[in-house]
Amino acid sequence: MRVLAINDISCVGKCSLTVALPVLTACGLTCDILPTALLSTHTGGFVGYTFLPLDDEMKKIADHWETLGLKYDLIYSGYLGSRAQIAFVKDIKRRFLRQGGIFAVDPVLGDNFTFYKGFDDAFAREMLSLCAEADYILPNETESFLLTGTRDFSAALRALHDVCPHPVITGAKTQDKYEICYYDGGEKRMPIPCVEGSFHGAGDVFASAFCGCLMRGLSQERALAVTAKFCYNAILRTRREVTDRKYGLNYEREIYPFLTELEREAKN
Ligand code: PXL
Repeated sequence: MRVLAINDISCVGKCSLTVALPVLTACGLTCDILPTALLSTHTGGFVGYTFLPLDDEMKKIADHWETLGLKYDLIYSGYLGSRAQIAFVKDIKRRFLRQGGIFAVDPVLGDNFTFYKGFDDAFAREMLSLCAEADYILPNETESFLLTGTRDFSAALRALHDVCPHPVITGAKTQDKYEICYYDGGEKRMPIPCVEGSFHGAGDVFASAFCGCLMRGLSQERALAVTAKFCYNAILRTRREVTDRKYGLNYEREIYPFLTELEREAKN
């Protein structure tokens, strides 16, 4: 099975493509990449990072791919550097997603109830229009708020479900518990173990693993459960090893237990 990850290359910081490519490959999938930008590090917590948008190159890459007749079973998009790139991803979906394929969008906008650097309300509106073309969207609690304007998770889920059949709000925090809020014939909530604070790159590990599980035939519910466990174990390891959180999750040595579970449940 062939999947396409559209995301930036942050050379340091374990997010975006440096997470998507290893995780989706480990899941047993052929993972092609379309880089949106090249950065020395991600933008969350580093000072003086470099940023090279790749808009022109993305267009040339896509034109070349068309001559190869490539089609994807799943396209997963993450960090996009501009409103023009959001529009271009819609074009990529139209040209390269095979009939019946899955389009998954991680609407990367922010964390801790603020936008990441360079994003604003106009960008969030454009991102919502991309969500409207997706089969699955994977906002964190901040992104669900930035997309819908409400901090009430049930209301946010309903608003997101109005545009997309399978919204998944990852890590929704109410009082002292965390849940995944998702839609499966109605609102569903899956409790997940709680680790205080935010961990950079956790959303990218989550989205990549979830896409991998879906492609291997797990139901949405089982894909969420297996993915949530993987992320939780990686977060615990990151905390235990006292890693500076801006360097991302120490997920590498949690891949094996994750795959063991995935292979046990995989249908294809
Ligand atoms: O993990 C999300 C992400 C991806 N890519 C870049 C980022 C961030 C979050 O800060 O800065 C470049």
